Amino acid sequence: MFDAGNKLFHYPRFKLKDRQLRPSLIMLRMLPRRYSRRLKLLALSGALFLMLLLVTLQQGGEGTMSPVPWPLVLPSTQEWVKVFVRFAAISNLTFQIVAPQPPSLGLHPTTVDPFCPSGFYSNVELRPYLQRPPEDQRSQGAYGRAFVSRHLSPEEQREKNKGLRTHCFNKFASDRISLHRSLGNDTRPPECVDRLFRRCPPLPSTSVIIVFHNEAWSTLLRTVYSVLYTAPAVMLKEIILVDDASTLDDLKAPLEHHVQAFKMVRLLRQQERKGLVAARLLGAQKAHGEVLTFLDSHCECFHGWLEPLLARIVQEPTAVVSPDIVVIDQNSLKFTRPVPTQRVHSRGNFDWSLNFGWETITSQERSRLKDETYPVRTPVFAGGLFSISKAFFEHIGTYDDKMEIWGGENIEMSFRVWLCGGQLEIVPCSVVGHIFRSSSPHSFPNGTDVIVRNQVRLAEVWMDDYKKIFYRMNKKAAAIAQENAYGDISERLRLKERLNCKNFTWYLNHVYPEAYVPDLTPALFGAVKNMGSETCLDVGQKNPQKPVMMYPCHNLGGNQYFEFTSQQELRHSVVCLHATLDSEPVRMDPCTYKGKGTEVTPQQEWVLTLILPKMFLLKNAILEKCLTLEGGKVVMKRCDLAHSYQHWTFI
Ligand SMILES: [Mn+2]
Repeated sequence: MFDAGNKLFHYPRFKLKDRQLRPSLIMLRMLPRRYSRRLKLLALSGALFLMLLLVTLQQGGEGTMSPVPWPLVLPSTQEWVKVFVRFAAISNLTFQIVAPQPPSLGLHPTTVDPFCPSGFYSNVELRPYLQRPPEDQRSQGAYGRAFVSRHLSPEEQREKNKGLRTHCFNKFASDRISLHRSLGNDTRPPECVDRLFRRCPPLPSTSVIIVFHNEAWSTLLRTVYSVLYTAPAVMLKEIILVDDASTLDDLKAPLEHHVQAFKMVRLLRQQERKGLVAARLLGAQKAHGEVLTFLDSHCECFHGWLEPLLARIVQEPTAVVSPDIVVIDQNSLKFTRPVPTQRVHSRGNFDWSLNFGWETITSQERSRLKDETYPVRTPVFAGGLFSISKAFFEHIGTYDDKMEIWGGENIEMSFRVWLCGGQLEIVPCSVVGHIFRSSSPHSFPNGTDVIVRNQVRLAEVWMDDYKKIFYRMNKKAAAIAQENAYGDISERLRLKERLNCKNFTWYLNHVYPEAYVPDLTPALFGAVKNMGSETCLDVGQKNPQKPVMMYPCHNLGGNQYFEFTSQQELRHSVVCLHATLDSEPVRMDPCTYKGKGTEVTPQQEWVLTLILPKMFLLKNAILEKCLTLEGGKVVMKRCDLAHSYQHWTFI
């Protein structure tokens, strides 16, 4: 009598409507022909009753499901389970009608749920989508090793130079390393290597989205193969390549032909160069996975990188998780393999020019991590490589789609995720390599002002009054803000309100309490001009413990921006003017004052003596000497009121 019900399990997947009808049809067929029309009528009304009951149960069933905390996405297989469970219940009810009850899950400990098995995924279950072909260990770059340079012919040298010029990394080397190279043994800490992942709830499926613009063929394809060789087939829904209007010939038809071999890989094109944000949004929109995993187009994934990211999202659906990003050397393509005993972690931060940077995690954060399987919280993320639940990505407002080309979108998303109910984390057990280039090979169609414009958008939406600190440091940004030339942000402000996001003070107090927050209204700030030379103090490229330099005043803020703080420092972001002895040049050193509980070192403490309106001697408190420009160098000398090369003004 349970045949009809049991058969359901053997049917191929058919539409829901069919499934609802099927039991009653089967029962009709089971009636011997000799029975009268009356019986058929009875059976029919019985069937009708059953269908009604089914509808009632299905409606009631929604309410009796244990509430799933939003935004945990249920895999589609689980939806099937629910349908089957309901059918089984109805088969029973046909013969013994009792009050409908919620499914008694867990009442019989001996029952094994085939759709949510206990235990952990086996290695076989986590098999990657493709098996990496055996590697010739003598080949260039094998096992993630460096490309070994030998003497190059003039022609090879030309090719190498061209690669460096157009791609800003050693394409010549990359082209000579296998697209399929392995990265050697799994050298992650043992707790990462040995970690098991529960089968239930299952790890979600993910779409890997890779945006590229004129990426070198070999790095792009190595990224794709690297995913295919490492991502478990059961979780890898697809790889979506989004071409942001590349112009290189091999990225056109040849790329299409190459990836056609893999049903797994889809190639989307943006006809017009719109930038990273638009391309990622296109990829996300077309993605079918429950989780979106974004990668850059010059990455290589290490053993077991994907599972810990997905597992963390199962555990905490509002977590936006990045792998530990390691360096693939831009010259030798050497992959920096993790070291099993290494326990130093970096996290992302920002300065008040809204530049992204790395710092070592605080001891407090370190003590939170029992071992490497724990996620590291990060105030800001680099934004190139990360996984996020697709539902949460949409809930939290995807990206600011009015940001152009590139720049600032990672800081925007960082602030938004933290302020609106999510969290940003780095998962140490997940290791992905990335080619960090020292300069960008890409053109900015409308100049680099788009970055500043993007930054102004994020400052206007998320930073409240703190945006003024940024504007003080970046005059271009101040002008864009002043002229309202940053586009319409009303949609983003509505999002902020709808999600009930917290304010920026909360972010600074709770997410990044270690941040140095400049005075909102410092007494003196701007460029520091020497009256003798009429040039300005300049910190140069960010490189602490470097002599401070003198450059023509450019009036843009940036590297010439200084603040005289309430602690009497002459500060540029996190570096301070640091007085030195004798004829040693005065340098920029990391500021010793970092908020409560820290002190200004006397060498960073300055006394300003007004000598004329707006004109000062800058005297160091401990050395009792004055900042002097001498022979093109900034040094400390005996103070002399009449010495114009000791006269400074803020402009
Ligand atoms: Mn990159």
